[in-house]
Amino acid sequence: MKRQVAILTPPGRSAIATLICRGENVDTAVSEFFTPKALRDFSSYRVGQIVFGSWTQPSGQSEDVVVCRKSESTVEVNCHGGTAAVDAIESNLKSKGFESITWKQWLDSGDLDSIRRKAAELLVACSTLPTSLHMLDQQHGALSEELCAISGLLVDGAVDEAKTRLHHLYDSSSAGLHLVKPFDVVIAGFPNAGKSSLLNQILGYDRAIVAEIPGTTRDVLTGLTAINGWPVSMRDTAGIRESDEDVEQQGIHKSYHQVAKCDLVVWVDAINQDWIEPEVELSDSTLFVFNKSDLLCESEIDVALGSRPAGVVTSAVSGEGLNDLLQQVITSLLPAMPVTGQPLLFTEGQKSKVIDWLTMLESDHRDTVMQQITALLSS
Ligand SMILES: Nc1nc2c(ncn2[C@@H]2O[C@H](COP(=O)(O)OP(=O)(O)O)[C@@H](O)[C@H]2O)c(=O)[nH]1
Ligand SMILES: [Mg+2]
Repeated sequence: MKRQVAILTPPGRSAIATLICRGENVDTAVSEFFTPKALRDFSSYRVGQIVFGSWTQPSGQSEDVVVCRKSESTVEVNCHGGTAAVDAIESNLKSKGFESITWKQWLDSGDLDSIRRKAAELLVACSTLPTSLHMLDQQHGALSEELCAISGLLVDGAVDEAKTRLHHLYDSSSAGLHLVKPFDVVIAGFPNAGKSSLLNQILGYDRAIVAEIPGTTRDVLTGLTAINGWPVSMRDTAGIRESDEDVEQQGIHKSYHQVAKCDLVVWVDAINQDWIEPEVELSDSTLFVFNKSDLLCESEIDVALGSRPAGVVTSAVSGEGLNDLLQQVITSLLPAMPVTGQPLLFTEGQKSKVIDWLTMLESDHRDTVMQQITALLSS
């Protein structure tokens, strides 16, 4: 077995860095530099046991490290996150015949199946704790195990149950695909309704220009945020209405375009004005927001709501209704919030495979589906 070492933490300074090495007689090689605090022989520790000690270089310089045998032939070394300690440990191991490889090469040559490997690779692209935890569940095998179970059902001839579970998996992609890619929310509405003001409130800083002259947001501004730990990209648009001005026309054209293709349209309307039906065709995934509630008293708001579709009442000035708005945005985007450990389809490729399998099962190609699942889990 080849001797290899990889640095698992990203380059640069951090509190802790992790290296991993494997190969023939890995214990012997590590023991040349590592002395456990308990002064026991390193090879006498069980797999999984965490051992504190010091790593001493040939120059005599010593470093506190935490070492763990991950398997009979794999050892993980955690050291100070500065580059000096990492470089020294890597070069000490290289002097013992360890080839230095990247973390991706490490993953590719490990024993994870292709789905778990992909999850491990994408984990670094998850930007929030909840999405990272869901991706980690997939790295730990949530999706692989579900596919294995579905394949087992097909072997047993329980095709209907297999189909039901594939349908559930398909549904999970609406959350799974957004573990990495933010949801795309477009804020649309007539000029001066308070779209840019609301966006600024949500993002917490003045990203969009707010002006008293209608039609100021000439271009699309995008801000990235997280709602309940899910990444959401919010796009402010030029107001939707006829305009003679060329520049504004261009901005308006962009908003029409965006209303058509996004995960959710938030249509902002000023509640102190008469209700006007949106001129653009809005999809089912439209959330209505009635802004500027601070300009009306409660009874006036009730009257104004009487002529409008259901929606959220907000004020970008007082902050009223903003939390409610965020909650409604996330429930519109994710009607079924995934739970811990749930299998999720997290790539477009996985989603289209599930669609293919469902089609194949309709036309009785059970064997092909089983073969494809097996291939995916064994690669
Ligand atoms: N009183 C009040 N004024 C608001 C509110 N939201 C926005 N405005 C004001 O309405 C004007 C237009 O706001 P802006 O965000 O630029 O609207 P947009 O054209 O839809 O982007 C600005 O003068 C804002 O200060 C609100 O909730 N209450
Ligand atoms: Mg604006």
